Amino acid sequence: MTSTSTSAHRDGYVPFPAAAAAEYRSAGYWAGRAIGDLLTDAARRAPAAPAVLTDAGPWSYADLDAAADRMAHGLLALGIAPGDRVVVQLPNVPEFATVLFGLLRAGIIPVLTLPAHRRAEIEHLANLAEAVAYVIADELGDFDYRALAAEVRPAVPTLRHVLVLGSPGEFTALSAVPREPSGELPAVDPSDIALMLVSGGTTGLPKLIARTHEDYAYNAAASAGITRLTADDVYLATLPAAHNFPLACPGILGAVTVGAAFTFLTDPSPESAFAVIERHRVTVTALVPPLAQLWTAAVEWEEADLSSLRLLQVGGARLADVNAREVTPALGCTLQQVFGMAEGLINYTRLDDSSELICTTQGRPMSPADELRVVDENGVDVEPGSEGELLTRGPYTINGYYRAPEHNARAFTPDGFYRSGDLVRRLPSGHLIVSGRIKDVINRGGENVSCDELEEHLLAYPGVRHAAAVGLADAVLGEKVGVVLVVSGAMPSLTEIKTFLTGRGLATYKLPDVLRQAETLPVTAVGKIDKKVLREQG
Ligand code: OOB
Repeated sequence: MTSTSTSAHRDGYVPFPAAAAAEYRSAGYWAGRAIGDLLTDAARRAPAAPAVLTDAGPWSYADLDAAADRMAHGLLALGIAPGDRVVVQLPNVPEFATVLFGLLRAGIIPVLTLPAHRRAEIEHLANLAEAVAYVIADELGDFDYRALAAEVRPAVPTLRHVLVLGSPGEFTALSAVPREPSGELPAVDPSDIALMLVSGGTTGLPKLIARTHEDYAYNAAASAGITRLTADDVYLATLPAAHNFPLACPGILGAVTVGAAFTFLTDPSPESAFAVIERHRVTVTALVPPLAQLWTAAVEWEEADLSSLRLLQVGGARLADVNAREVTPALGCTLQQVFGMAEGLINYTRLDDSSELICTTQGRPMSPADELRVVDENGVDVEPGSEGELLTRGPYTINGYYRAPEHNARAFTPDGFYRSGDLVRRLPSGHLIVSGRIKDVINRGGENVSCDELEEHLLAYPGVRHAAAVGLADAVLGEKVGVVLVVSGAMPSLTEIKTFLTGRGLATYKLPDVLRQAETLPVTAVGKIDKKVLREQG
């Protein structure tokens, strides 16, 4: 069945153990379809149904299906072979779907990088994957990706093609790639690597996460089930489409699985997002907490009809309970908290959970086959309800990072559980409360201060819009507690904050030593607050 001419792409890939794979297949989690086939199925079922909503009008499922086929044939005609890796760095535009499905159909492996990645990340990822091509847009905002490609190309010896959406400059126009289909596309083995995601890790260089067709198709289908996505839904990709959350939780791939329409947003500001929601009657979208806070506040001043929105998913970082409670009153839709990771495991609050569970937990595992352990620093399971590190394995969680054997020895247990680094508590219902990251703790003279806990208290202070706690180097204590606040109105003094936190019953050693105001907080490529940068800023 495997038709890839070489299997070099599997060097350094850590497969599912054979027994587990057999189990996931026989239990029906893995359906044996390649992701490219999901689009074929949707186009057969309802060819005229809208797939991608663009400014110029809708592309039907038949249109998208045909465009993906032409792209697949064109890519193969360039000499890119099944199993080859291609770095994709596109903004949230309709062509993202054509490129993604074109690559998947041809059995070529997209390495999905984010628009905010720059030379260090792209060079590293392209070399690690031995990429043969790099797909970019000409420019976005004031950034020229062709200039980035010109820097990257000489540093990546395997790179043969740079394909540019828009004006190509010295490179090849993406619009010149598609070819009319001539013959059959090569068969794609559903157990083979479909695509590579980039780890969201905040330490060291990003790692590659290889996901197979059958595991990722299951991720999308099960997510679509939990969010009750149907062909009547309109999904809006607000976060960068290359990220696991808008891509497959349920995201674009979930939409294709059920034949729903989807659309893209390049600017997630409330002004532009609300206009798109109104225009396309968007029903579901996904945000990171800082954006959710912004949208919730913006209903005060942005005039728009958001009545089509039925579900707002929020995840990627801890959504403070106070902010969670504001979502439904402000936006008039159900909130779903999503605690997921590119490595696999996704937890969702369910649509019919009590509002208490929805506002105070980060959900429970998507799949009955997800295995979770909550362990102490010695790897021993904690008492039910106690805090510990979350370990997991299951039908859509990787067994190792791609080409990273040394790191894998630490990041996975000998029996194949992924060590998430996340600190959680598990309720009797199975819902998890994320209480921090193993490393997102400030060690103040031997006392541990959880940044999440402190931030939650700070957000309760009137006028505080965003809060970040970081450990700052201190000659005496080792680390001291630094706090950065974004406020609307007057900035509180350090004394006022300390008095407030003491009033909320916080231990003295958790009180900030240093307080700083900022206009905005620095964010990572997907929009999470970037603690690394904050620490560097001091
Ligand atoms: C999502 O994926 P990544 O790979 O960018 O980041 C994963 C990490 C988790 O290990 C955890 O530390 C944090 O991000 N995280 C959360 C969270 N969701 C993710 N921490 C607290 N509360 C949450 N709700 O971020 C991701 C992937 C798929 C769906 C949603 C998010």
